[in-house]
Amino acid sequence: MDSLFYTQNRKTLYETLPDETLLCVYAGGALRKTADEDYAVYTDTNFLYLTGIEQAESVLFAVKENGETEESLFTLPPDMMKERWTGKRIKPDAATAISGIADIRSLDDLDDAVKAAAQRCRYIALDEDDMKNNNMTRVAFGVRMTVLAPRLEKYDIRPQLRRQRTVKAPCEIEAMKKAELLTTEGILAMMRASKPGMYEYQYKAEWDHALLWRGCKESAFPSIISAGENNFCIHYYGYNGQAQDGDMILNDVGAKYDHMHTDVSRGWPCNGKYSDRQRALYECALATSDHMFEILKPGLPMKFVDAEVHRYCGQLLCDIGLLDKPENEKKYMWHGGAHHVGFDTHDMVDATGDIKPGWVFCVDVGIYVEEWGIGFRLEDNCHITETGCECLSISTPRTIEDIEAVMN
Ligand SMILES: [Mn+2]
Repeated sequence: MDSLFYTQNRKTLYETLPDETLLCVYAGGALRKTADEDYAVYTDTNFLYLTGIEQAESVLFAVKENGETEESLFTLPPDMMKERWTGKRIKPDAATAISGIADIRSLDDLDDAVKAAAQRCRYIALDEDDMKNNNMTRVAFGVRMTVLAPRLEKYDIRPQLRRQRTVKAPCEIEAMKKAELLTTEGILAMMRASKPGMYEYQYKAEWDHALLWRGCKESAFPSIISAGENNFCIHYYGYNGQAQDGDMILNDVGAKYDHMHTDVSRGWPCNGKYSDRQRALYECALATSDHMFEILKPGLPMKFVDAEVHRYCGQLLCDIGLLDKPENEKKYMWHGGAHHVGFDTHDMVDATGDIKPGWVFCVDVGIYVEEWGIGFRLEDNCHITETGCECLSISTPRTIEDIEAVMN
């Protein structure tokens, strides 16, 4: 992503801030895992959206006065001994090139800068994470800032960031399209290797290998890959099961590229040939998904997407004689039919109101029939355009014909 993208994201945010505001947005820090080992640092996606910088402990710092905003980025200072063990720290030139922020400073000077700005400001703008199980390093940062600037009134930038992140820029769509191609390669690798007797961890090995080989070092989210009965656990991460002849394989996976996530699910028979019941259910899901991609366009209420997935598929499940009434569809459809995707897999957005151009969300049709031992979902990524929508994950085989062709 070009630095202009991040510069524009900050500019839009700054315009919404009241005068006399000090803004501090934190990248996140390492959490202890065990002994002297830390968990990998996962950069806060709001910080990433505003800067593009992936360097633990960094802070975006800005002061708005008289309509003008002055911004700086505070990063870890050079430390030869620490860098020898844990890798190079980002240098000012590189930080500027990525983020478009000209003024790069040392984190050693952050506390003094916050205290000085607090003398001239009325508000302190922070990203107030509303998740219950918030990362403790972020909680500690928020506490530290309010201790340094106790007189300032808190101003939460999260509602504005939600609004901004709902509409994707063209460069975000381009990055997602590249990520989708990686996702396709990973799913194709699993389909090609598939055979009865294969273990779930072996399917996962195919997925991981396909991504790593292409330079995608991290999936967008923990991969869900399961076989047979394990498909009835919606967020299953066991990877221990073995596919028996006649079982369906379920994948719910995503690659990422340039910080953009994808989230794609397919269900296929491990032996490469859909049984009559598998075919009947898969065709209900596919027809529902096709219907959604035909009708989705700007102006429809977002809550319509989930309702229509359930209404339409419920009718089809009646038509094949599985359900008595369409409105009982929840017996077999266990989860919602849509969520936004972007810098996060379950993206941080404000999706109240009507669908707009630039929105990207999953269309997710899940069918789980325990009495038949068949469960799967068909999930694609929908980009809303000016007049309709496009399926970003169209390169991943989705018809029975195409999937069976790949597998045989
Ligand atoms: Mn998914």
